[in-house]
Amino acid sequence: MSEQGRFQERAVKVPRPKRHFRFLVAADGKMLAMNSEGLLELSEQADDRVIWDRVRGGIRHVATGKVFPRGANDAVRIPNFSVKSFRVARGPEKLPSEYLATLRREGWVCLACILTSETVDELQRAACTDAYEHLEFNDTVPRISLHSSVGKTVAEPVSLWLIREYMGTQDVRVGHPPGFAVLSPDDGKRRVQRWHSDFPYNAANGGEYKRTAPPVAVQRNVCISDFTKFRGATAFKLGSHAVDADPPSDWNPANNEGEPYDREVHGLPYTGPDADVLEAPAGSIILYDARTWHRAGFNRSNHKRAAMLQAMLAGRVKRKRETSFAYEKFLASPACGGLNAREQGEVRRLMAANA
Ligand SMILES: O=C(O)CCC(=O)C(=O)O
Repeated sequence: MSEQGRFQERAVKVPRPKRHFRFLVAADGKMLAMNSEGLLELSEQADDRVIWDRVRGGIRHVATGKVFPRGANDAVRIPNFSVKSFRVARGPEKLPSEYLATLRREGWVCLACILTSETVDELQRAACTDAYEHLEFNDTVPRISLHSSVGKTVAEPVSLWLIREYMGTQDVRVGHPPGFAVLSPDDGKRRVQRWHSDFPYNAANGGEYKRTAPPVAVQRNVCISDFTKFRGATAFKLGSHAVDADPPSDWNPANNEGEPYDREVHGLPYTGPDADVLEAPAGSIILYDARTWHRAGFNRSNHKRAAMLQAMLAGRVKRKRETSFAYEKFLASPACGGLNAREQGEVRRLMAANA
């Protein structure tokens, strides 16, 4: 294929949000929720009940319209409630229920810039990308022990609520220790990824999980760097989760299952206009049904591109790789102390052996 005919995938751009909703977060990390009757409670679940909006002089509960006063330094006073002080924290751009409707309809959704800029900066430092490309990567500890930002991202509450709702179970675990996928600038020769569906919907898994059955896995890809087509953003065939088939064989001319693709020998995987590349700013989380055909992009920039990848599995699916060793290391690391009680609880539920 000539260079001209390559990289014709459709770019689907997820814009940077103009504004975000807010969470009101207690010291233990639980969020202030209001139900449809106006009753307040603390919640670990980031559904619509925990979504607030900053309004002039106050904070408004989006679903009910109830407003509480907001004083200097964002101090929010909630009368007659057990917890007196809340931190006003960045929330999602859209209501969780809106994201869920999209995920159910399309098989994917992007939570644009859901992570704070501080978290993104620390993730970039941990991955040694973006402003930290000059640093040497610490390969001696599990990624989740590198910095508290990794565990905070694992415990990001809106994506967890969406994953649990989509699969219809509270019992969700991560299928391997959270890892970084750092794509170096492409040299035109290196082995590149073939089109595939994610665990457990791959032939290597023996076809145990049928594509036609209700979903048992959602992939959570965190954009640590800005994701652009030029810089190697992931390519997808959006909607392919609903197709009872593996990627077409001519999208992977030598479909040597389990092996990365060697372009020297086989040529390139499909880069034509029937594929889609999701472009999203750093700090965004892309959720997609693990049946969706996809592959890593080609990084044609001069800079590395980092993502954090997590296969989120319904609890009845056996993990791809054991996570308890990484979890024990995390517990003993300073990174653990940077998480609040809610975040620590989520990491335990997702990663501990007997959780
Ligand atoms: O690195 C990427 O862009 C995505 C890789 C991925 O999702 C995978 O390997 O399954």
